[in-house]
Parts: sequence; C-alpha cells; structure tokens
Amino acid sequence: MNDEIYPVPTSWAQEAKIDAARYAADYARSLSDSSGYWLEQAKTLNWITPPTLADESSFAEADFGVRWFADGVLNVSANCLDRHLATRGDQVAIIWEPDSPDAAPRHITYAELHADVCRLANVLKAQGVRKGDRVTLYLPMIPEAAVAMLACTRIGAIHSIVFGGFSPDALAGRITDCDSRIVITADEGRRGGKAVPLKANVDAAAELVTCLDAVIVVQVTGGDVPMKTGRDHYYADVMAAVSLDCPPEPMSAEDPLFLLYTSGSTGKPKGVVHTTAGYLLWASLTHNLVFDYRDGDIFWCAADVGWVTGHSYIVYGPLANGATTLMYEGVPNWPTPARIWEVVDKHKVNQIYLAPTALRALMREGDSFVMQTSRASLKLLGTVGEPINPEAWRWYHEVVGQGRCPIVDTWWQTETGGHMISPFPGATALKPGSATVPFFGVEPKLVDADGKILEGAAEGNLVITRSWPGQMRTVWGDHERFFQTYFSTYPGTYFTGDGCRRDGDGYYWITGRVDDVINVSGHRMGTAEVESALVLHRSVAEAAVVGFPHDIKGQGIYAYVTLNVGEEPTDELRQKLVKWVRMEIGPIATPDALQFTPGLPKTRSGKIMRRILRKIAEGDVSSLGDTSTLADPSVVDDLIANRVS
Ligand code: 6R9
Repeated sequence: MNDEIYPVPTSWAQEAKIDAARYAADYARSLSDSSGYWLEQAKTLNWITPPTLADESSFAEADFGVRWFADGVLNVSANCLDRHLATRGDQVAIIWEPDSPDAAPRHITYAELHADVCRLANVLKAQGVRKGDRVTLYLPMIPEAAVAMLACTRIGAIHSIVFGGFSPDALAGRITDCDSRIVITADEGRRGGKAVPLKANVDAAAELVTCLDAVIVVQVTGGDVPMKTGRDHYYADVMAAVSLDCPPEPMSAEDPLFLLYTSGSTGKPKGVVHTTAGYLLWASLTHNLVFDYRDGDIFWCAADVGWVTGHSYIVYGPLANGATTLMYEGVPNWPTPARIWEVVDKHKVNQIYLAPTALRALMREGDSFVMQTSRASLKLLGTVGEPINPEAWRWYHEVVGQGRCPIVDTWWQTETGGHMISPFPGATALKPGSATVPFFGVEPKLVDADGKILEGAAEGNLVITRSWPGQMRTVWGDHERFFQTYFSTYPGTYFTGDGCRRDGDGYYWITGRVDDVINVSGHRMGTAEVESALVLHRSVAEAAVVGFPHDIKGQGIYAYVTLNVGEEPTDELRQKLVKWVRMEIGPIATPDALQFTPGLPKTRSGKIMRRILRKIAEGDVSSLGDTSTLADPSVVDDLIANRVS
C-alpha cells in the first residue's frame, strides 16, 4: 500500500456541509445517541405520521430482525415529487442524454415527472396492480424507468428491476421468484449504437413462466415487435387512457419498497428486499452529504438503474433531495472515449459518479480524449463498485479533475442500500485506494477467521456490528436464507463478504470478496451461477469457475470444464460453451477464459479446492500451497500445463 495523502482543500474544509469537526461530533453521536440522531435525521423526510421509534433491530438469532422507524407512515413518490412541486415544480428533475450524441436530450421538470408518475400509477391500478404486488421492470436507461419506479411506489407496489443485459432465462427466473404478473419493458434498448432486443427477450421469458399476464411496452426505437393481444400494451396508449390524478398511498415505514436480485456465493440470485423509510433516508442522506450536493447542482451517476447504484443515486437519493439528476442512455466509450467528458461539458455536470472499470478503460485510451474537453463544471468525483487501483485514482484526480476535485471512493453493497464507508469531501484527507472512514451510524469491525475482533491496524473480514437505516430487511420469500447468509458466519454481526485492511489512521482499505463472488466490471457474479449454466450444457460433466485479475474489468471469469465421456475438447466446443453461458445468463457472465481439464482438484471428501484453481488462473503456479490432501494430486500438473492465458 502507499502512504500518499491528499489533504482536504481549504475551500472544501471551509464550505462543505460536513467538516472534520462536524464529522467527528456527528459520528460519535450517531453511535452514542442513535435514536436521537436518527429521529432527527428522519425529519428530512416528509411523513404522513412521523416516527417515534428508531432502531429496533437485532442481529442475534433469538430475536433476529431489522426494523427502523416502524410506527412512521409516508410515501416515497410524495417525498421525491409532491413535496417539491410548490418550490421547484419547474426545475429540471431529470436530464436525459441519449445514446447518440446527435439526438436531442430531454429535460423533465418535477411537475412533468409528477404528472407522468401519477398517470402510470393509474395505469398499473387499471391493470389490477395492488399494494404489495410485484412489478418487474426490464427497461433501458430512459426516463420512463424512473417514472415506472416512482409509479410503483405511489401505489405501494414493489418493483423488481432486472438489468437489460440479462437473458430471457435470467429474467424468467426473477419473474417467477417474486411471482410478478406484470412487466414494463421497451421495444428495444439502445447502447453504443446497437439495439438491445428487450421485448423479444420478454417474449422468450414469458414462455418459461406461468404468472405473467400483462406487458407494457415503451416505444424507444420504434422497432417492429410482435404484440400479443390481450397481454401486451403500448405505454403511450395506456398512458393516454387514464387521468393524472393519483393520490399517494400511505405506507408503513417497514413496507417493502423494492426488491433487487443479486448474486451470492451459493444458489440462485437472491431478492434483496429494501423497505420504505429507512432506505429512502439512507439514499437521500448519503447523496446529500457524501457528494455535498447543493441546490442547482447537476448530479450524474453513470450507473444503470438495473443495479443498486442506479436505484439509490440516479433516482431515489437525488429526487428525494430535489436535485437535478442526469440519466445517460449509452456507454462510456461510444462513439469515442471522449463521450463522458463531452456530456459533462454539455450539461455542466457538477458531480460525477463512475465505476473504476470505466476509468481504467478510458485511461487506456490516453489523456487526449479528456484534454479536448473543459470539465470546468466538475466539483467532485466519485467511484463505486470495486476497489480502485491507485493509478486509476491518480488519473481521475490529476487528469480528469485537474487536481481540483476531491474523490469520494464509496464502499457499499446492494444489501446496504447506500454508502457505508466513504470520505466526506470537506472532512477526510484522501488516500488513493482507500474508501477511508465510516458514514454516520456505521460501526465496521474486522474479524479473523474465527470471528475474533481485531483492534487497531489489522487485516481481516469486514463485519458491521449494528444495524443502519438502509440495511436490507430480508431475502424475498426466504427469511431464513437472509439470516444464514449474513448473520451466521460471525454471530451477532452482519458479514459483508469482503476482506479489508485498516491502517494506523483508522482508514479502511477494501481488498475484495472473500467468498465465491467475483466482481466483473463492478458487477457481482456468483461463481455458482456460471457453473450451473455450464453444467446445463449436454457436453459438460462438471465445471468450476473462479475470478482472476483483469486489467480493465478488475476481475475476469475463468472456467474449468470437464467434459462428458465421448466429447472432444475442441476450440469449437470452447466457443460454443462461452456463447452458451452468455445466452443462459447474459453478456456480463461471458467467461474470459475456458480451460478443458480431465479432472478438477478435489479433496478426498470431494470438495473442489478453489484456492488452487484461483492460483492457476492468476498464473501464480509457484505457490500452490499444500496439495497433498488432494484425492489425485496429478490433476494439478495437467491444469498447469494446459492453462489458458
Ligand atoms: C454498490 C455496489 C458490492 C461489492 C462489495 C465490494 C465491491 C463496492 C466498492 C467495492 C471496494 C469500493 N465494492 N464498492 N470494493 N471499494 N468503493 O457495488 O453493490 O453490486 O452489491 O457490489 O462490490 O466487494 O461487497 P454490489
């Protein structure tokens, strides 16, 4: 690690919402007087009935549960829209930048967004959607995605967004798991000049599920898609048929707001459930303080709404704060690697929030694409999704930010709802590669493999020892799995699945996942999911998948495959299998390397020794450790000899 320190710029220390003294005082209070602190923060939301209760959570098995502000009543869409109408109805809520730089951007005011949300809420009602029902959204990056999210919250329906890059199979699995009757999609999406066949994927998914009876289709490209009579409706048609009067449904603080499927180390992706008040407070407070958002600022989170980052920092956090949020339809490097910075100039973006993988890809193209733009509007830079290597950090700071802009490297997870460990730009000196310090109310600890708490400078597994408002509440349909996955490893704590180092200054350095989750371009992929897809193929007997370091993606996917008797390990089959995984899960799961092997390294009890597979995939074959417990140690030589590089 390095000892480079970037002090807080004087102007930031003087003017930021949170300076060093305020951070120290508020952090201490958030732990010592949790109820007082959080009931006060809760006043930043607009309540129908304000809460008198704050944290009632327990991580212990006997009385396990996560609960915040339980006696409060509110509505999320009213917080994101209605309460702003009197003061900022004509202010732009969403700036939409289309895929093609030649197409016209859209500017949608709070008043316009409110009207569309009310209309779509009435459409959902007319389709029979009631409070508590699940609505699947399979949409490209268009304003209608935000409209659909907020329309669900207006009537108390629970949205489940499925990223547009997921396959029909993956979509079908998610529709079935939460028993969703209705899907909102688009004819096609547009990304980097290419069309994404969303409606066709929904049609294919519909063949695999039994619960679906309505599909609403936004026309984006105007592509010719078959419409099934009685089931499929064009968005424009149904929107024109309803009124724009729809009062917000009063919701209990702990009513589910949305579910979002995410990969874990075992089994199928799980539906992470977030609830109404705690999540909204967490998304809005972190957005306000970590990005030091000011009235009038243009905020750009360049994630997809299909991931939690898009939920919290394109839609809920910014809109709850009355911000102007930029939504970008396309990809960072199209038509040229200057696009991101051109969009910054075009819309005078003040804060930008990106994944390290995008930075590394752009950095590789050289500085000239950055230098040809001004970026004078930028005040602050953010990163999320994976550890940022100090080289990319410095490039972001020096070249993109011209040394003027603090970087907030925000560590958090789908499960946490929003930022957990992150610098405050006016309070925290920065160290490239460190997510630095905990947010208010967050109590991180490091434990060793036995669960012993490590003090001071140390390296171990990252756990959180008390609840925070934005914490997930359950796994959809499987509360036991929620407990088992996160609270059984180190009893009494929430286990993040991440390894972490804490230095002598108390700064946290996330080192990456310690479970069988790999982080590909900032997206989580369970190795078990890729393995299940591979063994579904009739040629495959067994598969083991591990991550390996990848220059751009952070981690790549390395698959070891044993074939059924009689199958030939040809290049053609290799390509077929790579394509197969792509079809089964989606492009983000495409293996970067696939090695055929006559056997996998297993212990005598039949457990695959992934440690060895990881080392070989990394190309680090000199330190394989003890292989004597393997049932057949000779497989290792074969694995090394036939390594794919
Ligand atoms: C928000 C999001 C969560 C996992 C997490 C960790 C990694 C996220 C990070 C980071 C280092 C950061 N991660 N932010 N690692 N530094 N600033 O990404 O959610 O998709 O659920 O992924 O991503 O490994 O456990 P999610």
